[in-house]
Amino acid sequence: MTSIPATGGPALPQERRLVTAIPGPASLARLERKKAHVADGVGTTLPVFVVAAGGGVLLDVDGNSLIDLGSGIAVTTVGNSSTEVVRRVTEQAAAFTHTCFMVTPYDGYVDVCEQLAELTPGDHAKKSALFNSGAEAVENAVKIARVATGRDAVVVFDHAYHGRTNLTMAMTAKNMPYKHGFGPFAGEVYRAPMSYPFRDGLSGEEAAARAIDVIEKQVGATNVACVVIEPVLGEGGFVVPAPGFLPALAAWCRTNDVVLVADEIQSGFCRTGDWFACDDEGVVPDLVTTAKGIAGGLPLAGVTGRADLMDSVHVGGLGGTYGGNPIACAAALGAIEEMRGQDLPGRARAVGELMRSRLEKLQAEHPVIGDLRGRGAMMAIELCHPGTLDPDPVRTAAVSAYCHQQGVVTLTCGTWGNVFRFLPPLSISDALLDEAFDVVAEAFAATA
Ligand code: PLZ
Repeated sequence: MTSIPATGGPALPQERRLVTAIPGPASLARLERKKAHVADGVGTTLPVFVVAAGGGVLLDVDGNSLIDLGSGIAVTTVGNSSTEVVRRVTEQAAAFTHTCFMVTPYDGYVDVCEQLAELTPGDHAKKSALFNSGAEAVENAVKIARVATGRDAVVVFDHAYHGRTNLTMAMTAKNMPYKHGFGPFAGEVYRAPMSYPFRDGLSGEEAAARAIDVIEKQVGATNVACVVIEPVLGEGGFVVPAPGFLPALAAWCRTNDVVLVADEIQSGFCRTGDWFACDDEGVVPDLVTTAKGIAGGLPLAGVTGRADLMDSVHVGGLGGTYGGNPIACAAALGAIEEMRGQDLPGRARAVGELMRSRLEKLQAEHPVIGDLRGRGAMMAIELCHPGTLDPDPVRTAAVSAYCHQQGVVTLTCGTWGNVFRFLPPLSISDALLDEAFDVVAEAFAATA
């Protein structure tokens, strides 16, 4: 079974069009092949096989056109097959595909590091190192913090998600499906309570004091190499910490010579309406991890931060065969050019306003929606049994399944699986977004 050649990108008709059930017969046939050849451990949220994508739609093998509210988990921020990404990737692939930057270097890698220094929070001297995946970036941020401080302990938070490698599994909070049976996990990882305004009702200062108390009493400030935090939680439920939480934590880190690592892998690169989520409160982390949105769909990740910290590692101590692959770097330079040229932080704010107004209306009509939160084009609703904080993952799954059947790609998240998250590509039109939220509204009505 070979895939049907199709052209994606912004020129793809921007419409929701259902010509079969979802998934259709051609996708179902391919699903059988997947079952035969792909490990069951690799799941799929919505098993329609894609042949093209762009703007705000995914086209499947049956000819269905689905509206994308997931961006391949916050990756295709500039859209799928965006013009500049395609152009630069094509040119780069024709020039050369790989040399290994550790063997013979090339400009693209250095260009991306220069862009990262410019775009990440703070105007201090910065340097970067590039990797393939978010988890790898997080691992390397920890390596750098440990060398720089001579300390071992890593502090992470409740509901955190940092990856699926051994160290990052230890840093990730949720057991199923990420950690179950995969231990033993890396040591010297400690978990502090996160600010979760909907559930704890604490101010940012109070929540920070609670977290700092746990760190000081259970770990000891002088043992801590780094505090690693997602400034807006991703997989853990799009929780936005109460204002003041991140600044207080940053101040504590500074006082105690602890490296503050902002994991901006999901929240970074325009998603929240700023270049990075930390910008909202002017927090300047020592190190920032990036991936996902950075390269328009190609695998690239980075650690960027204070030059003195980055340079504390011995020559040869950081790297990997493919880290900063030339094609991935070309894609990143194309994606960043589009983000700048089209003011995608501004577009994320506009998308956020549209989504918020639709979701506020929905919340007023459906008491199962306990919380509406998020920033920019990173928005979520948390479903609880009305009037309580008891999670309702069953309703969440039902609403999501309805959206899928109606041709809208939606994602859930959260420790209890009861959070509906919305992270459309920023290349989506307002009309398509409106239509997607009509479907979400229908889904709530139909599953009431
Ligand atoms: N840090 C904040 O969101 C990846 C994971 C999907 P990788 N999130 C999506 C899944 O089920 O595997 C993520 C993240 C934050 C780190 C990561 C890890 O990034 O590129 O998936 O390794």
